[in-house]
Amino acid sequence: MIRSSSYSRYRSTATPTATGSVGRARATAYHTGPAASPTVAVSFETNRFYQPGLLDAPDPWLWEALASGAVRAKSFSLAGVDTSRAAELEVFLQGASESGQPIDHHLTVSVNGVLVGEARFAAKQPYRLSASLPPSLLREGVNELSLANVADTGVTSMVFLDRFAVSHSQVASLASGSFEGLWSESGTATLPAPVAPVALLDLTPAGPSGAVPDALRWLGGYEAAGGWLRFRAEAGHRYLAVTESGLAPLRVAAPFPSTLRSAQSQADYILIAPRAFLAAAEPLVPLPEPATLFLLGFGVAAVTLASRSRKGFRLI
Ligand SMILES: [Ca+2]
Repeated sequence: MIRSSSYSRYRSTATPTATGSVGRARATAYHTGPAASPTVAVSFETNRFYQPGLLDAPDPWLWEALASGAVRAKSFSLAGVDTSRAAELEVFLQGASESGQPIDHHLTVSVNGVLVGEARFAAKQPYRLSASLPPSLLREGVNELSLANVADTGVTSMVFLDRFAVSHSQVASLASGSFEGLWSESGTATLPAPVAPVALLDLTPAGPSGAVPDALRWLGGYEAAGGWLRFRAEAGHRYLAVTESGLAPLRVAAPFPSTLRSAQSQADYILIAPRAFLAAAEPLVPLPEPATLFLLGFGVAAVTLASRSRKGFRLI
């Protein structure tokens, strides 16, 4: 699955979960006008190819290669799209060839079969393409982004797709148990809420850098009655509302015995990672020497010993 993989910039905001204290519902009089629809930004990225030669690239881990004449399509899924409003698309490209000419690369970008933008740039440089998507172009559910390297620059072109992001108006609803959104205008935010929320949080980072991680605030001054949630939304702030069904279930588990201090736990390599990464770690152990990999994993099966020899990789 592409959405929200192991990258940190420009995260998906879909389907958050929350735990914590209970907010107090109380009637509040609102004298401001309604706020515009909330918007969400969803980022899509897969880090498939590592390009060590692109030393100045913002990210040397890239998704898809487009040589001259190549066409690549990526499906992506959206939920809760307000199709009556325009949306924004950002495509992050990375040039990988250089001829010395003013223009090396010419790419077209289409969404659901409609041309939405073009990029012309040179050399082994990053390029960010921004495009406005008209109303009704995005669909609820599966959509498709298509890139084409037009090959009309007179030189050989190689371009990588790094990632792309879609910002769209969101149909606000607490029907699934939680809703997270950013309101671009101040006013009264109104969400259909079949049941009263148990928590309303302002997730907006504080401080000029916008990077204060512990800045979320629990909000109590909201109105939850008659199947609706209303609260004062400030422009540019991101809010998370959660009902009982949106809370992560509690999980109780007995501690498992650890062999970390055992003298028998000896290995040539130590890797700290989820156990599911074990197979991916196998190539890290060099052959021909038989070696033992000591994997400190997260989760229930926390410690795993594995050895690699000419006969293959096996758990101990
Ligand atoms: Ca990347």
